[in-house]
Amino acid sequence: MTKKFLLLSAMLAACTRADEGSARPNVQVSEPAPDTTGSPQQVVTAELTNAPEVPHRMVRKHPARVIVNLEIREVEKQIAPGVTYTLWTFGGEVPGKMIRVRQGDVVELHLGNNPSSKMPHNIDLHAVNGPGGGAEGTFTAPGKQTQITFRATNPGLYVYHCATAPVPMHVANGMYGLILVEPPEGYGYADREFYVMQGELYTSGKYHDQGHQAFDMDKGIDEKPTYVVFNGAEGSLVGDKAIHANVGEKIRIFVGNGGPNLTSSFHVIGEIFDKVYAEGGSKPQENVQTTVIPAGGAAIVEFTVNVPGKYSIVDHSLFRAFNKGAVAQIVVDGPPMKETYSGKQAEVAYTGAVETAPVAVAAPTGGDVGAATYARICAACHQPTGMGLPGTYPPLASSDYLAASPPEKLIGHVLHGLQGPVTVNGNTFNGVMPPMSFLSDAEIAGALTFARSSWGNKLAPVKPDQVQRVRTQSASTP
Ligand code: HEC
Ligand SMILES: [Cu+2]
Repeated sequence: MTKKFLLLSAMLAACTRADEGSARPNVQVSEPAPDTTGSPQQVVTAELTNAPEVPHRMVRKHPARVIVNLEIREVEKQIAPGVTYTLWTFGGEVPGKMIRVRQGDVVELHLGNNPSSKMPHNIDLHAVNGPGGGAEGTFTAPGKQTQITFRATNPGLYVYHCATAPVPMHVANGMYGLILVEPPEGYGYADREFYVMQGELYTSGKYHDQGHQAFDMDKGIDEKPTYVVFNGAEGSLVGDKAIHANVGEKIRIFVGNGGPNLTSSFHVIGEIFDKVYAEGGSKPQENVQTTVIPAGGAAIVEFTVNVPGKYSIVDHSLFRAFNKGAVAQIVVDGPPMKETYSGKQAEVAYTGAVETAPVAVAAPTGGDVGAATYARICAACHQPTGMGLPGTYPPLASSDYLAASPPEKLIGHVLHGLQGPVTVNGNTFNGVMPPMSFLSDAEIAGALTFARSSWGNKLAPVKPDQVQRVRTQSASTP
């Protein structure tokens, strides 16, 4: 490593001389290469953090012996509103604790498996040069602790995961996390750093089926996850739990993809990444809209937030964002920045080609399923105010159609969609409402109940079992 670095320095220096005047990295040949191989004098215990927190930056000039104490725990957690699952974790949360060391550090890893665990586990760190990335050396039965030591030779952002059979099941159950091996020069100043990791969940029930869910091996084999989430659960970084920043701040996110199957198309709606260390490697790409993060891979993304408002982090394979949970939020506070983005400047009547209204980004989910479903699904067309859009989407607020239709008919509209002319409050609409049978009984009942009791409407609530009856009736009618 040192030799390579010196050679590179010499080459760059040679270029500078040959090409006087042009902008070149200012490399001084006389300065000694940073120490990444020396034998450590100092012993430190690693600061480990739960996502989205990131351990503090290292300021050491020399390698140290870094003690990492990780504990595996099998815990029952909520993965979506009303849905629980037994997650297998490195440190009690998904993703596992983030580890931050300096290139050249000698890492002494102690892996404990809590006595309450039912399974043996181990750890394969992609930052390790050695068979199995540490897996063989760390096979740990419940109530045992194992130890390995490795040198963090290569800088970068690396995934770690369990590699105990059946490996993909252990990973799908949440056994993944990130280890950052920081180069001696670091990644430069950032106002805020966050730890975000994508992963899939394969549950026995459907998306949002309530109650405790078991792991579904067949869905895993077919690569058809029920949930695709950031930081272990749907909504883990949404609403009250959103990431916060101020206008003008530089944000750095250490992003990982635990998989176990899908490649992420990582994107922040309304932002451009100024820099991406693609695949967690050393040379940043600049001005990137969406970065690909393979399963078992990572990326460091950096951007400066200039305009206040809400930004959604998504997997741009968008059904995952809208129908499987892959949404997180950044809330940026500060004064408006009209030069960078004006906001809506006009809305006038238009009689040209009819365009479909853009679907709004998923809104935060609250405690109430109905309000949350309305905000996430219905508001895109019927508007948060329930007023609809004249000529395009009928209003639900004070709708005589809503008031006059039996609940079964309305449930049918949501399950199977609605098209053809409908008259609401004397205005005729002839649009298409798509079928939304992917929503659960509770979500459909909740959204209708919300609409029937908001904006001055005073209609009776709709019950999930009414939805269930309409669903089964229509399934049995040919
Ligand atoms: C993609 C746009 C879209 C979404 C999303 C949508 N609707 Fe609609 N909705 C429409 C359109 C368009 C019509 C009128 C259809 C027609 O002209 O036949 C309609 C009609 C209706 C009506 C009957 C007319 C009225 O105003 O009373 C109800 C009730 C209704 N929608 C409820 C819902 C509920 C509840 C949701 C969420 C679960 C929802 N819609 C989601 C577009 C949408
Ligand atoms: Cu495991």
